[in-house]
Amino acid sequence: MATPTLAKYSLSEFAEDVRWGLTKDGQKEIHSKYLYDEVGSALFEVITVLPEYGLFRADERLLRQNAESIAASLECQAIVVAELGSGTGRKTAWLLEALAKKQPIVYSPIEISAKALDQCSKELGQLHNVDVRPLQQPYLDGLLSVAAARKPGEQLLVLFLGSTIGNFEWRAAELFLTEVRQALIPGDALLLSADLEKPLSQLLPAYDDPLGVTASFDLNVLARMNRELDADFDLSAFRHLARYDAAERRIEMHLLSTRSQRVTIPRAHCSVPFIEGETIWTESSHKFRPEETKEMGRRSGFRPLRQWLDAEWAFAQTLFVAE
Ligand code: AVJ
Repeated sequence: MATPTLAKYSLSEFAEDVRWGLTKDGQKEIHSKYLYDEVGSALFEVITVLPEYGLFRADERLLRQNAESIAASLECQAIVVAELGSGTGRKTAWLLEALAKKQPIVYSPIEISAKALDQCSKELGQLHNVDVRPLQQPYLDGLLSVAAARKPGEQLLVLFLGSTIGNFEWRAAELFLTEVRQALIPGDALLLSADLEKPLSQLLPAYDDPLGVTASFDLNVLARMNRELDADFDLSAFRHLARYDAAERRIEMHLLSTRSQRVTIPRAHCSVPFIEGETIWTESSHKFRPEETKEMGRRSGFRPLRQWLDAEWAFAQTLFVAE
């Protein structure tokens, strides 16, 4: 197994982003990628098995049920699979097994969490006919390295699962898919997962579970700033908030300051005042309509080949081919 290429998320970059996000005018924010340090990634693994978080299981069910159809749609002699944000790759095994039945494949998980990437490489590296080449890089950097290493005749299949596309603003999502498309050549493929609109009674508990795992996942970013940036956040003075913005069609996660307070973050060279009720916005999770995901792909240079919907949890997987 190859050693992963080094992380691009240096401490100073984290410090700079924190400083920018917490000292700018208006809504304070921290990018959701910072939720996934070692503790955050472990908590996210727990989220995936919570009964309220149906999203992960829907994705896994669709992969399991449609692995053979997806494999049958790709008609090349050699296949390289690049997964953007693989996590531990638990649900991806189904698809890799189906693909590797026909021929040996290369699998490149692209993931910023070193722990998750390590586990992913170990587990999926045991599959027959699968050569794992992990990349600890941001999505597009990783994808460009995979594309640069491709040999003539190899077809690239990009996996963007888990509805991570939902973390982008609407316009940014399309821009991102366009950038993915630019790293590809005609005939390459993209499998895109998207969580769909559903009743709030189902959606809200998925992002605010009664056990408090999602709250811990969210609050961990404050603990991470304490650990890595010497900050003095009092975690008991913040609480997790999940709300739905109907106009933007997204769940927003925030950390709400329950009192007025000032927090010092020495390694980000700042001190940040909070008024009571003020929030730090930590994540958005947009919810799609099935046709919308196809449209987004089309506008980004892909042709939708097939779309599958889960029977239990409103969720879509769409297979595209690069035009
Ligand atoms: C992994 C980004 C798809 O938005 O549903 C889960 C992350 N946040 N619970 C999502 C998450 C809170 C998840 N994604």
